[in-house]
Amino acid sequence: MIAKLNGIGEQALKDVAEAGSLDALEQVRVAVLGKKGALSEVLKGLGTVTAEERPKIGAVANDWKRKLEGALEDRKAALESVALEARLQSERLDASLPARLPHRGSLHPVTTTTRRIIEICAKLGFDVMTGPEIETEFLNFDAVNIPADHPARDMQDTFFMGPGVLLRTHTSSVQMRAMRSQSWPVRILCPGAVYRCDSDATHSPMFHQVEGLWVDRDVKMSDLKGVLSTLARELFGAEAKIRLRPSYFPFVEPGAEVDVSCFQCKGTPQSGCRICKGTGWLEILGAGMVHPRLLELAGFKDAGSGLTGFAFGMGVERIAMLLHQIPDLRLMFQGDVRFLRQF
Ligand code: FA5
Repeated sequence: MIAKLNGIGEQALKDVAEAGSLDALEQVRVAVLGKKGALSEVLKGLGTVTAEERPKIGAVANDWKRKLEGALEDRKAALESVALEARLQSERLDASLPARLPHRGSLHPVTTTTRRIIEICAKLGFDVMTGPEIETEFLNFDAVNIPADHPARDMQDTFFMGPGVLLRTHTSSVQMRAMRSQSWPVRILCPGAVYRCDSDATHSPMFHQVEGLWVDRDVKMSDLKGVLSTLARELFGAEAKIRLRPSYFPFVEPGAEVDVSCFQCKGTPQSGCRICKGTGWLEILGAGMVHPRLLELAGFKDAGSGLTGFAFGMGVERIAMLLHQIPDLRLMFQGDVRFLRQF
């Protein structure tokens, strides 16, 4: 019986050493040490041996059991470490590969253009002032010399919110707020959204304007021209020129539409220029000398004679379109990331 046990033990040791996987090792364990394993089967015959031999056989069986358990444990650890190594190899990460970065958001062209205008005008001494988008009919129209029966009211198709309340149609609505909230001199810049019932490739129902207002003693048309020339050069490049064409806005007198020389053909009219359509000029804003009636309404009588001012108002989207050669203004409000990612 002892010889049989030794035979089983030695064979089992070999099988353990040769087991190539954890599954195979488990099979070896069950086959030798399991309830119905080879060792148990032999020990079932213990009843047939003498009382003297029984403890000797038991000791040999226990010895093999311990040996085999130790060998199984060692082999298991070895196989596990091989499996772990294989897994580490197959899941190896190359930490030196460049990372795939998430797309970073960027500022909208309307924001960057507005900020640029503010930055340039700040150097010329303009402070930023804002006003509400929901405005009184009085401040949007009457206070800037557009009374109820004035034909100019039709120039800006208006969204009314209720009697006497509307969505402001221009940032000129902030002019009277500024003049009434502070004493002269006034030198402010008012950026913000405005609304008109208007929609095509160059008109949007909601768009942005920046209004400039400078009221002081002896402010002249030449000062207006100087400020706007600087603004144009800073926005469109050192060679940019401006020209003023007579125009009408009820809140200024005289009034002008201001054009900037086309940055594409440098103000030399070329029939093929798609930007300025061959004229050499691009319209960017309205401007003029503040109408004396507005200064009166503002209560600036104490200034005595010589108090004058100028104002200008520009469409931010139009300027952004020119700066970035955007063909359709509506693209700016469609939220299409393919468009927005370009900025
Ligand atoms: C005005 O709104 C005057 N308040 C500007 C002004 C201020 C003149 C101070 C004199 C003194 P106008 O309606 O032309 O003017 O609009 C000014 C600019 O806004 C236009 O030159 C254009 O660039 C832009 N604009 C007008 N309507 C739209 C629209 N629907 N969509 C996008 N931009 C527009």
